[in-house]
Amino acid sequence: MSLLEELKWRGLIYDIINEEELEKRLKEKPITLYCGFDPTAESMHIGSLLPMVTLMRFLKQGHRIIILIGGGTGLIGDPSGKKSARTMNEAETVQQWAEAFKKQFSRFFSFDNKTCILKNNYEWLSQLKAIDMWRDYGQHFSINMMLAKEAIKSRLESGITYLEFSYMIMQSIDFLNMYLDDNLCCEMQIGGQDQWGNITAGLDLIRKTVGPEARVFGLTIPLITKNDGTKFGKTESGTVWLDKNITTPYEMYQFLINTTDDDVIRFLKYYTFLSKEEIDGLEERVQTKPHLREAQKALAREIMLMVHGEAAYCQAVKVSESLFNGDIKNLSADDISVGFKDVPSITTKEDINIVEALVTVNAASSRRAAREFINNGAVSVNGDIIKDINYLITIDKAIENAFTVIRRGKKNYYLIKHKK
Ligand code: 545
Repeated sequence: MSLLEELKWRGLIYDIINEEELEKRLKEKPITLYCGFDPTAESMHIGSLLPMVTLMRFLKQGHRIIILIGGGTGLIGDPSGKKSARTMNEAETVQQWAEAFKKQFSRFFSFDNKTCILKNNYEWLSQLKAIDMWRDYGQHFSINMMLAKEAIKSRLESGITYLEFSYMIMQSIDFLNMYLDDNLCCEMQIGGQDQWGNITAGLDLIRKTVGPEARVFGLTIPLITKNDGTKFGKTESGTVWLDKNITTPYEMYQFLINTTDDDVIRFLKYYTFLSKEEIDGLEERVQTKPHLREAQKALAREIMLMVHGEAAYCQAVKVSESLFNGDIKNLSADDISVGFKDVPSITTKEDINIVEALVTVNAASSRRAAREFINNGAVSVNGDIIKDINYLITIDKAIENAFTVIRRGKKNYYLIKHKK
């Protein structure tokens, strides 16, 4: 399979400019391509990972990639796919987020400045002068063409400012600049399907500036949808971020492992480097042995190793399995703080009676109900069933003198945090 054939098989091509020519060009010699990311939040999310993985596929085939941080464009705000104007972020904030993005990219790529390059468009966009800008670039942009682009057209009724309207010019300047830069010679841009208008605007600008013979390419990848129509990359508690301080590795693992059978093969093709044979095998086992959830496990494993590394992945698996089986005894205090981030909890300095505790954490609606749960053997503390309604929860019985885990029934967990 050629790279393009592989991308097609993986479902990664939504739209492409000049496919035949690109197929030819990729066979000649390594191509340089880029994808841009605007610092619009303190972290990237699991959706931003897809273009990164796509860049890695080119890199692995010997091509050259540029990751462009939109330190300049982030000050403007891309209207693509947005129903209303974004909030304007402070320049200082955008700069901080750009730094945070840089750190995150460095986890996935080793920038050697030869085949893997990191750039920030603030470098050139901040140097633009108004009159030059209108003369050099403005003359090549037809308002009619701009109005016809989806990102603008869809906003004509609700309204769009000149700031946002001019965004595509900035992105086009990036492409042209990196095309003309002798050290970069960037010939191709990729992005999500919402970026089509911006990418084609850049291709037009290059052809108008350099001449129609310029051999440049664009490719968009699909925005991920789920079969049930809900948004990919969201859990009950919100977006799945790549920063472990916002979305813990355990939460990301839970998100991935809960992928439905309907979606999992598509996501394996998008996100992992597993071969066609491996994925075909997993697809068959989703059909024949869905209860084993092998495909979900593979998806979670591949993405977790890429984003959070081996140790965090192993911990997430261990915590998940222990919680599922109720064997709390295996868990360290650290495992517990990971696995129980969102369970109902109380913090106490005092010893506390089990009946009292069940009522306080809302595991039981009354003392009577609590006693009944205990008598029925439905309550366990740190993995041991407790049948004594006078049982006292104390700090010295707590796991590493920090946590007591209460479980009621099969699935309900509560946490007592002990304070010294
Ligand atoms: C800027 C200058 C360029 C080329 C591209 C850009 C950025 C582009 C854009 N891209 C999106 C983005 O979102 C913020 C992500 C961080 C949380 O706005 N104008 O920066 C997304 N992009 C990845 C994909 C995308 C796109 O980073 O292209 O389609 C999402 O999948 O929305 O010269």
